[in-house]
Amino acid sequence: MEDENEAFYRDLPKVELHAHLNGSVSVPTMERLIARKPHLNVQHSMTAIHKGQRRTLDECFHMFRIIHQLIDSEEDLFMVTKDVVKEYALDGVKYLELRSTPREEKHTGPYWVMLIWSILAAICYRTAEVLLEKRFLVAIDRRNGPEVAMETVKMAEDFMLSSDGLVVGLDLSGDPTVGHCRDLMPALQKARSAGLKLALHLSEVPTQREETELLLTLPPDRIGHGTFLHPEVGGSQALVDAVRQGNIPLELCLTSNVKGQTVPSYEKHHFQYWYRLGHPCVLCADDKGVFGTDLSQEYQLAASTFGLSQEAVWTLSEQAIGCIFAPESVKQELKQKWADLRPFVN
Ligand code: 6MZ
Repeated sequence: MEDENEAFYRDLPKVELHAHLNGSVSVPTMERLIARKPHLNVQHSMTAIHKGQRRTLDECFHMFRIIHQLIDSEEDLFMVTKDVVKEYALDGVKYLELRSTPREEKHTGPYWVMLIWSILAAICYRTAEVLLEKRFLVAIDRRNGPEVAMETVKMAEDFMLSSDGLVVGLDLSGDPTVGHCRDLMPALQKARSAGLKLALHLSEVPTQREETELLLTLPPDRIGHGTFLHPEVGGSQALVDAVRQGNIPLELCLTSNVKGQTVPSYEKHHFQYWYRLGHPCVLCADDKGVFGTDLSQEYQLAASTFGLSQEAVWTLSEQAIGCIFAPESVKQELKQKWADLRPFVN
């Protein structure tokens, strides 16, 4: 049974800004996918990291490859997206930005577009219990190189113009140890000048200093992870200053970073560093399926690890509204929602 403390986190209105669709598949949905494709011989332990376990980032990326084999049609994507959105709604999320990478694999051209349309159709699917604001970011997988990146940007631009405001930006993700962002700069610059918002994975591993300096020149509208930006972990004061001067929000994913071993423990998570500076930090789940978490749990973990009061947690979740990519009118509606739900006496 849920205790009072857990109920507070579940009921806390939340904003999710860093959620990779195919990494967010829950156990029940995964079971349905595995049952549909018995010939793949997938066990559940191959698609999720259970409590107390850890993996290297490399092993995490291997998991995504297995998940991609299980989710490879419009029908799969529609089901997965609908389930993920519903689970976020049940977790108290009021605004969700989902991201996903158009996949080429054995198909080309229009097939990518169809896959994205089925995700968007599922995002738009409304039921009485699933009333939350949603937006979508098209993701570039850095592993696929500059040509695919450019094609992805063109596709994202088309969707931005034809999806009635649903597609708002671009994500740069994928294995941070593969490729160099220098090659992707023309695509990212094109996205920026077309008006797509940029949420970029940056400094996720310690070897990305030069890339980070380059990406910060764009600059991004939000940073994913930013684990190795600050001097204590091999970053630099100049990087910190650039992020602070640009007031660029950080999307921080505690469980993902600890289970994926880019951060040694919850206590050592860089949330503490940036939160103390008063810099905009948004707690996110990253891949709630793979890392076996949800956003309520991430807030609860941050509070218990860093000694945050319930009021401080509320302020943290409310502050995330300022970092969303949807227009000002949506921000105002969300602010009103937070004000209506606020459980504290002022
Ligand atoms: C970098 C990540 C990631 O796009 O198929 N992805 N990229 N760092 C991470 N930290 C753990 N977690 C997920 O969702 C899965 C894809 O998202 C990216 C990877 O490219 C992964 O293949 P979609 O929906």
